[in-house]
Amino acid sequence: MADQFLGFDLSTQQLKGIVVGSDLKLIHEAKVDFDADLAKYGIEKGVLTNPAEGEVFAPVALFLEAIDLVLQRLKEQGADFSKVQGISGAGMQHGTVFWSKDAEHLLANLDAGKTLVEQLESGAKGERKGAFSHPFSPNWQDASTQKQCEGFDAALKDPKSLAEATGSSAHHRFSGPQIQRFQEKYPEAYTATARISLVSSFLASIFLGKVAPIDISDVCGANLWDIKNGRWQEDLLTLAAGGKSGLADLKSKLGDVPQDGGASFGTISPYFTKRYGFAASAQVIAFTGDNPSTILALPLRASDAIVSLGTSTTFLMSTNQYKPDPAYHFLNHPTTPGYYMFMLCYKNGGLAREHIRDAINKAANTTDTKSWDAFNKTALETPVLGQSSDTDPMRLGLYFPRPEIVPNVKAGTWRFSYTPSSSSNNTSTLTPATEKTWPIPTADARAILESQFLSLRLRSQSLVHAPPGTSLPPQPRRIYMVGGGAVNPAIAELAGQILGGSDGVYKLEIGGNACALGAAYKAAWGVGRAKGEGFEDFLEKRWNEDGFVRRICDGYREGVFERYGEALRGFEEVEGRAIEERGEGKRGVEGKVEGGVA
Ligand code: XUL
Repeated sequence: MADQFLGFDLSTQQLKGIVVGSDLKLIHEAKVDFDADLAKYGIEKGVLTNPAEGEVFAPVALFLEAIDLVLQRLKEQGADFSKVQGISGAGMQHGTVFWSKDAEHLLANLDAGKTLVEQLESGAKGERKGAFSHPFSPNWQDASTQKQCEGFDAALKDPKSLAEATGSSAHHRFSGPQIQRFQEKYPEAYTATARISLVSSFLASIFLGKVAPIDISDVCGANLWDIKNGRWQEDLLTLAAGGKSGLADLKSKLGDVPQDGGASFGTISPYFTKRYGFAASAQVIAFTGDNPSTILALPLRASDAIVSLGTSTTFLMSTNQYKPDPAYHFLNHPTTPGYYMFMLCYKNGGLAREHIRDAINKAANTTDTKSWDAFNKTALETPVLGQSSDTDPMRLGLYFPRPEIVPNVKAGTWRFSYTPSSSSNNTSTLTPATEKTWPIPTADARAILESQFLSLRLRSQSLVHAPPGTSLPPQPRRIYMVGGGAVNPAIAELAGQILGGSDGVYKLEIGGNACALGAAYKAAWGVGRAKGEGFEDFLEKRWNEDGFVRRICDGYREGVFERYGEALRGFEEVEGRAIEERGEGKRGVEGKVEGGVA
């Protein structure tokens, strides 16, 4: 096959590299597992921590070693890099890398006979000039920036106005508050910093042989980018820089952000042509964040949604409506100007479901304690919202074994009986459930799935429309399931019943590689697009529906979808009660743990 494209996914626990052909089919894949392959860095689940300050970070040297290693592994598998015409990648969002004043020189003059880490890292004892002013990259799980977040939320008046300007209210993991804290905690290292990259643009820089621009979508994970005006938000830059006098300097550290997500930053660094046999003509196409890259793994239309079910839950949609809110995130779409990516990030997902599964297996004395069979059977046999008849109250619960960010509450479990208002009675009632109305754990199996999907429906309902040419109510067109939970048919079934999906619920066959695949597709588009050809059109032309996705079940079911619609108001009230009882004035540790699309 002639042209090939290389996509990377640099995430918390691994670096994955995949090669696809111009027909988008997977040819090679290899990965470096940080804990297994690079344990010498003393990491656990890919990171180092300083619990006293809530810090989570990763050694940049580890990333460098992983790059050489993953390329070596791809080669061992038979990858012929001389065929690669385009390279792109995805990085875990929000993380930053601080380059020294020597970085550009070192990047441009790499010796192909030596490894990256040998030449770019300053060494444990600082025995040589390194390319970094700080040896670590703060990780998205870091929660050390409470003080800075309060400043960010207040800087433009309140969290709502910050979300309006930057797509999100302040979050611990976002790069703006992280840069501010770095500048305050390590003033000398900050002064010695020539450039700041995100994880994605750091990776692009290595391949490019010079510091690469930050990507138009990934930049929105910083609380620093004025989305509507397409420029840095200077009040927020000033805050991060520690005052007006630092504004211009921080702006130059961050650099310009090109609008075109398909832009080529130039050809690959000679280091890679000499060391690994890449063609000198291979283009480096803008690298983006892991979540934006995931939506590029399929021709996601404006009304489609991706539900990523890992340890945590992520919900992604592409939309042309900009409706930011402190509860969720809006980012520029990674390829399509005028479009946005809507993102919900929950901490409680798989773990919460596993708690119920275990309780059900225990109650049933199931020998295989990890089996989902009893949980699934119970969930599917329980009637919608636990209502055996229309007049029964609805069962509505919340299951947060870990503190949650959507809504922002401490850990807890809530179970309520809800009767919506009706034509004969215009007041609704919400009362704590009793042993009689809510048998534990049986009723929990369905209730936890309903609770997780109702939360997604509640927060995405203003973004969906009635499917054109039908009399159906507003809902997504397709729901695509990715991540570990996507293989569970009962979960997919409930996703369809609650979220709808006029065209059905689908599973991405290559779900585990979605993020790296999205990057490889972006590389293919950046190199191969006709003038003015958008990413979705490019992908559609090469997309093999039968080979790449599988329809799991129907989405919309008449009557059931509407019943869940009636439950939404009650669900909001349940959340309100949880906030009253255990609302987290102070932020908990944010972001999702591991899994999902990370
Ligand atoms: C998103 C987020 C994570 C990281 C790592 O806001 O923090 O999803 O991108 O996966």
